[in-house]
Parts: sequence; C-alpha cells; structure tokens
Amino acid sequence: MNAKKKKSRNLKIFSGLFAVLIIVLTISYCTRETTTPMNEKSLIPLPVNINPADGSFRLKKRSVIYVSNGSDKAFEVGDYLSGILHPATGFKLPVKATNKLSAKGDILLLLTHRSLNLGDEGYELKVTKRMITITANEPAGLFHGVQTLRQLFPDAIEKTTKQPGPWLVPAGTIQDQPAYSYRGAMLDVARHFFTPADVKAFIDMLAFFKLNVLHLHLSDDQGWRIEIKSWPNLTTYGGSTEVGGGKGGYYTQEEYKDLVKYAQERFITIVPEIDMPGHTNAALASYGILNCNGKARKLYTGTDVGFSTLCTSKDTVYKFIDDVVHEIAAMSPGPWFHIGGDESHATPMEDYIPFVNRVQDIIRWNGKKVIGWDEIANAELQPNTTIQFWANAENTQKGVKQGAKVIMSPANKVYLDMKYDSTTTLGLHWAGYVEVDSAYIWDPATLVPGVSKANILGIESPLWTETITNMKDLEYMVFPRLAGHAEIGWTPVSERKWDDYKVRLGNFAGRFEAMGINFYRSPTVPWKE
Ligand code: IFG
Repeated sequence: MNAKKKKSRNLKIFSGLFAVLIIVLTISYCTRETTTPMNEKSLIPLPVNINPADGSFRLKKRSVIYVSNGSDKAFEVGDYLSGILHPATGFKLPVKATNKLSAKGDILLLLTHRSLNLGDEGYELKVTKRMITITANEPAGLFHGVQTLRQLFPDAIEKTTKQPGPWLVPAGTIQDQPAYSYRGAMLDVARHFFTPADVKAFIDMLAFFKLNVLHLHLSDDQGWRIEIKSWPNLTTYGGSTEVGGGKGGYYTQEEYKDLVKYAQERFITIVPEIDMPGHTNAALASYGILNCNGKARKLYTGTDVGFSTLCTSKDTVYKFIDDVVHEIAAMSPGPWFHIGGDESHATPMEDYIPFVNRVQDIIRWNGKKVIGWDEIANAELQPNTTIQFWANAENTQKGVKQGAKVIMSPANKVYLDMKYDSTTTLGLHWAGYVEVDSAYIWDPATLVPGVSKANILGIESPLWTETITNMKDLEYMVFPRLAGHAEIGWTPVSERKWDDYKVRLGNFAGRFEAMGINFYRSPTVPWKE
C-alpha cells in the first residue's frame, strides 16, 4: 500500500476510535452514578448531625475494610460489616489491620482515644468519593455507625441474594450519639415459646435500629423457659406447655449462653426476667414445696393473670430463688436481673413488701442490679434498683422519690401487643389502641409528672405473646412501631417531629420488604411504593 493510502487508512482508524471514545464518554456521563444526597436519605433513628457533601462513594469488589488501632471487638465489627454487605453485593470484603489513619482502602473503622464528645455509643461517619471512615471512642460506636452506613446504601443492600448494584453511598459527614443509654425491647417467651433462631432474628432487628437491650421474660404462669440444673422440673415439666396448650419449650443453658453471645456481638445486653412472686404457676406446678400447702399446682394454659404466688413465708422459696438467680446470673454478663413483681394480686401487700425487700438482697448477692415492674416501688428500694413504668404513675413517682431510675414502658405507647385499631386481629387492647402515630408522638421526659429525663434510664418496648405465636405475627405487631421507639430512645426530642418522621418511615417500605419484615402498613404513614 503506498504512503497516501496508509495515511488515509490511519486517519479512518483514528476518527473511528475517537468516535467510539466520545460515545463511551457520553454514555458514562449520562449514566453517571448518582444517589440521593445524604441529608435526603431516610435514616431511623435520625442522627444528631448530618452534613451532606457532593458526590458519592462506590463500594467495589476490591474494596477493603481496614480496622485501625483496633481491639478484637473493633475487628469483630469489621467482620460483621463484611458479613452484612456480602449477600446483596457478592463482595467478600477482607478485613485488615492498619496503623495508618488514612488507609488507602475504602472503609476504615477507627477507634480513637481522643475524647470525641460522642460518648461510648456515638460515632462519626465520614463519606468521601475515595473512602468511608467510621470513628468512635468505643466498638459499640463503630457498630452503630455501621447501622447508619447500612441505611445509606440502597434498600437492595438488605437482600439475601446478589443484586446488580451499583453500591453508592452519598458523601457527607454524620456525628451522632444516643439521648438515652437504655434502649430496649422485651420478648415474652413464656406465654408462647420462641426458638433460639427466632430470638436471634429478633436481635438482628433490634441491632438494625441501634437498640442495645433485649429483656427476656423467661417465666410466667404458662411456662418456665430457662434450664435450671438444680431445679430440673422447672423446664422438663414447667416448660412443657404454653398458652393454648401447645408444646412450649425452653432454652438449655448452652442455648441461652449462645443467645447472650449473639446479642453481645451486636452490643445488645440481655436482661433476664424471672417474674415473682406472682406469674409463677409454671414453677408452682413443677415443685409442690414452692406452694404454702406443699401441693404442686396444675399446669396452666389460659391467659388470666394475678392468681399465683410463691409462698413468701417459706425459707425454701428464698433458697429456690437464690439457686435460680445464681445459675442465670452466671450466664448473664449484663448488669441487671429483672425480678418482675407485677400483678401479685394473690400476695397480700404485707407479704409482698418483705418478699421484694429480701429478693433485692439475693440479686445483689449474685452481683446484679434489680429491675422490677413499677409495683416494686411499694417496697424499700435499694440504691441500684430500677423500676419499669408500665401502668401505674403513682408507683413510678414513689420509686423516683426513693431515688430509683425509671425505664419507661407506658403500655398505651410502647406495649407492642396492643392492637393498632379495632380491626387488628392479633394482640390485646386493655391499654387502648396504639396506632403508629400515637406510638411515636410522646416524650418520655414529660409523660409522668415528677419523672424527668434525669430520672429516666431509657425506654423499652415489651411484646407480650398471649396472642403471638410466630415470627410473622411478631413482625406485624412490632414493626413499624419499634422503629419509632428506637428513635425516641436515640434522637433528641427537639429533633423529633411526626411530620418528618412519617415521611422517613414511609420511605422504609422498600427496606422492610428487602429485609423480609412483615410490617403493618399503617394508614397514618405515607408508604412509598
Ligand atoms: N400485663 C402483664 C403482662 C401481660 C400484659 C399483656 C405487665 C407488667 C398485661 N404485666 O404488663 O404479663 O399479660 O398486655
């Protein structure tokens, strides 16, 4: 080919390549990855400070999770993050130690011993186009920062099967920390038994909303659910049924310890409750000696309350309680033991008060701090005893006058077994109907006269299971109300507005669906389809 022809051929190739380049650039510009700005993403609980920036970060297959100055627990948070990102992205992100503050990798978890004024549970989350950095004083803060990061990814991140992506996170900085230190839910596994797998699924839901306490109601009239090696009949007999006469069940000590570990890995403290002196028919049926007449009661599968009592005059009963508390306390690293104390209608007050006084000693001797339902305020409360307000403001005020801290669980706001409205088939309604808006529009610090923020340890949402037998029903009653309770426990009341929250909650429809949560589509919420 002569030189002229070569030149015109090369010119054609060049102009062809140039055209291709223009097309590629145009396509990539048009499909430039964009995401909702950080301050327009729906986050629950609402963080204290959100400062959006331009652009977004893109998680890639080669991304790395770095842990700097990390303790083992910080590393565990890295593993947890890698684990929750894997199913939907298909990326198996390695978790590596680094001693460089600006690791080249894409996600850096940084424990800082500077006194960031973020407390033990707060965090700073910084997203740039190049990398994500979560900084905290403690591993719990890193964990909570991970929950917020999770919510900044598209809803599809929650799917358990590989999704197309792209995995974009809007740039910006969040500084955040909780208003209350005790943010919990209670699961009644006595009326109806829930398997360890169910309880772990529930723990995962609590962690997603930055709750940090799971109160397990382990015994009641209908069932005893925790193995006590020194009193084996409690479970072999007392755990053999439930409301409605089903087969019941119980946690072996190994299963219970495994639940405690699972919760601990998610910075959730288990609070074990043995309800007494009332709500004890399962124990009274298991051992005759716990009854004043020495005769074992029959197992009970109904839903009445207030008909049972331990024999408060027998020393054997206090030996029983010490054995039970000792074995459970040894498996429960958290600081609290819940003694119940509610609805002891079969225990005369002159017997109830010395009983509660004596049981507080037993709990203290076993190294734990007492929590009890608000009725225990009629006894002489010891300095570290906390009362859980559920129905009686007068009891609660009595408790505060004795110097007790309060966990706020007003039945007409946070009882998750309360029907939403008269059409709700599940649940009860003795405390009234509790729609999603009513569950959110209240302030724990002003609800009960004489009980202010300084007296309040936090908030807890109990799910009583007289009418709840499975996870789908549990999810329907718990969500979306628990999301609002989590925000009440975390976000300053000055930042909480129903008109803002309901929009954010409405935008969670896709995420709840991606998580497979059977949530109630309340008519009070503008659900985004
Ligand atoms: N009150 C009883 C629970 C349960 C509940 C159902 C407390 C502290 C009604 N005690 O709430 O055992 O039956 O809504």
